[in-house]
Amino acid sequence: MANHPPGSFFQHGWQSWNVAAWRPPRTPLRYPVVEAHRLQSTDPDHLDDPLPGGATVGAIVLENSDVELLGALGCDAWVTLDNGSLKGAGDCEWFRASGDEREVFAAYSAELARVLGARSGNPGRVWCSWYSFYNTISEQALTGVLEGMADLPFDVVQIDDGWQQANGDWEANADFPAGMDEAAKRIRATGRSAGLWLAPFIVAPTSRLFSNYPDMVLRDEHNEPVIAAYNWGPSYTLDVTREDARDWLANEMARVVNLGYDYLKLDFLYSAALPGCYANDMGREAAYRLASQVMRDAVGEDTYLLACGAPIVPSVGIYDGLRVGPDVSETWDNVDRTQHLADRAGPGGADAITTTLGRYWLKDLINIDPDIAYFRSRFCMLTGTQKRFLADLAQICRFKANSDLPAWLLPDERERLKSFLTAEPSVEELGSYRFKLDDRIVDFMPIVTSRPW
Ligand code: 9PG
Repeated sequence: MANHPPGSFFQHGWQSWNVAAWRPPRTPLRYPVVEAHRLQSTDPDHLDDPLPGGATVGAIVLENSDVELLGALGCDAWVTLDNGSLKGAGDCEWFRASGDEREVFAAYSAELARVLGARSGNPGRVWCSWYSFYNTISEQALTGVLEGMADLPFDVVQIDDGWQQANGDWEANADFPAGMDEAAKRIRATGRSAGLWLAPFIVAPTSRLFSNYPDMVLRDEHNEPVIAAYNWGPSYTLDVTREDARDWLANEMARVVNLGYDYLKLDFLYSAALPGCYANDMGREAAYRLASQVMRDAVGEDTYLLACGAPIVPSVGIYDGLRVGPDVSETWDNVDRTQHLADRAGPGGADAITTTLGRYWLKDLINIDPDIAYFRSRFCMLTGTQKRFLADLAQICRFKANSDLPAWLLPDERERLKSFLTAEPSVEELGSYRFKLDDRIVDFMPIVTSRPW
């Protein structure tokens, strides 16, 4: 049985931030108009496809309300909905099944575990610097957070984007004058693990990496560097099919682990699988998976690797955790962006929840990261109910993270954060988007069905 009308299509976006959700029948696909948004909406090779489609897996609701699923058991595969039937493109083994929605997704997940491997293990409770400091994180700010945290039971303190000299030059900038090894030491002195953000494949045009090794970046057919992201200004990406690029990656990963970090949030990972003229043709996702394995081998089994902005199925078996939705934010829904600019990969609570639940079936393969929960009212426009939905989702995913500056929290907000971190509620899945948390029913259906198509 499915909760969606016959003809509905489960569209599985390419990387973490891309929509993964059931689409009502016969709604036309909409992709963003702004180039920077288009680049991060799905696999760029499929933006102009005439048919609805998704990365690796797709599903439809049949007339009898059964769900039919078609999923690849490998990399570089795409599923389209063609005249009511699912068609797979990709040179790998395929899995096809129909029946109860949760059962067919569980059966597919079990097959993926067999072929790609599954990882378990939990990162513990994470404090992440992004959703309060954004790129203004500094040594001084970090010290303030560690002091303010006191007895809040966080297991990991993770420094996000803003510490590096440039993407590619993974050294402390002037905001961390004592260096990243010292920052790790200060975190560890509080009894917590140190975490660090990197975008390992991204190469800033201004970086020493690019001036020293211009040949390591991915190029297009005019031999121009492929643009992989726009948010720091146009940025390039490594051609990970080159051995020298992979050697460089292995070296950098081993180096940051030696600085004292054992939780790495590796971001903008889709950039290793963008269309371009690769040195070696092996399939873009296969190249991503190879580079990911090289990083895993370099850091060892004990380093927690969280993949973000990452192709989904190709990350399974290598990373410990995977962001499965777009960023949350201090707003629930940025309507200008989601509706008027048709960008569903940007930050916002409602889309983060929707897509995370669309990927809940991955939970036995990898830790699914729904992004952080908010407890502050300062600098936050979410209502109490919206904040509670995010906190409940974190419990359901068993991935608890927060970014609030302790100094911003009112006494009752700090208490709520503390009980969120301490609680370990039982979780029962009652149906799609409906859960029982201890004795309380949490129903996300109204959120999911309110999203615009
Ligand atoms: C750091 C952030 C955080 C966040 C990640 C990721 O294109 N963009 O403008 C864009 C900006 C930020 C972003 C994704 C895209 O978020 O998901 O948690 O680590 O990077 O820069």
